[in-house]
Amino acid sequence: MHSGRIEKFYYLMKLGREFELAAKEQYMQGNIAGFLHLDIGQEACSVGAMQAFDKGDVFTHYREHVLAIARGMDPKIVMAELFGKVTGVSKGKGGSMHLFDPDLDFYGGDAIVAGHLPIAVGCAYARKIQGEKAGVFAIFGDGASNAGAFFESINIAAAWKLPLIFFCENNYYAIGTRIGWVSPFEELYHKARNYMPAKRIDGMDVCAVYKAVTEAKEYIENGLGPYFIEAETYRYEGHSMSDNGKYRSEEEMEIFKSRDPIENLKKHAIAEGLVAPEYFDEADKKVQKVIEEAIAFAADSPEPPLSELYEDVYCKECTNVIP
Ligand SMILES: Cc1ncc(C[n+]2csc(CCOP(=O)(O)OP(=O)(O)O)c2C)c(N)n1
Ligand SMILES: [Mg+2]
Repeated sequence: MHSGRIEKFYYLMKLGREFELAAKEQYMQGNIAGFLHLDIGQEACSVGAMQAFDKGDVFTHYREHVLAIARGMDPKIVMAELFGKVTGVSKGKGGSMHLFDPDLDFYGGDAIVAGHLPIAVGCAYARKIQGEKAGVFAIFGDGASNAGAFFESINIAAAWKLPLIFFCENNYYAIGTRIGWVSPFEELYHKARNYMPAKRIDGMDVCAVYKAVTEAKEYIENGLGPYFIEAETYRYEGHSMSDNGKYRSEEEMEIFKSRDPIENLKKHAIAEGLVAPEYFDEADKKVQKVIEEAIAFAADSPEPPLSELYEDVYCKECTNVIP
């Protein structure tokens, strides 16, 4: 892995981590309302995947801020969206769970567990019949892998050889439910391996994620059908701001924290002489500045006007879909 790429991984993961910490603080101050699902601990998945999957459509569940930023969404418009401001990426009407930007092919944020998977399948089908090279990436949690929509999606994607990467973030918990209580096994790639190539990777290692998604992307772009990646990861926070996560033991938490994706990348890069130690201080300072600017931008932006209430309810351009 060359040093420029490692620097980028570090910068984006650190930006994601600090963004989430800032969002948590803003939530506690009452500046963000509604649901807020933090990605702290899982940054390697979002960053490694989006750096590898640089072309094609992205579908995601609600734990999505870092994914959106890693895709190239400006942290300012992400923070403004969390604040419910008109300058937010979804004009302040989506909030944390609905970061949607067609210019980035980012069809983000589905609040229904596994609800976005059939939509990703439909999009992959469209890509295939339109003869486009780039495919589709869909990210979801371990809990989603128990849903009917998940099994229907892997089935039809495999039967029709659709260009779709299924990326499962196995953080072992669906809110407070341990995956092993509701699944016959905790290694979830077994669920897909009769349908498509399926592998389990270290989701705390950004380089491993990048490598796996790069391989998967090449596979789907060659018209060979879908590909399944299970990334083992862990969220340090509760499921959302209304959950303290206390159903998990301190020991378990410590094991995963010792595998922290950001600290370990930095340690490894310095030890191997890949990146100069000074880079990290500079990157941290730059991140702080970006976050401060994002908060100021969100705080200073106006709320959507009342006239926006009935806008964007139906898609005006879509009337030609029904003959
Ligand atoms: C169909 C459906 N059932 C239940 C819920 C409530 N719910 C929201 S998030 C969640 C847990 C999902 O966990 P997982 O798929 O592992 O993703 P994670 O939150 O760990 O990233 C549940 C049960 C929902 N939103 N949609
Ligand atoms: Mg989970």
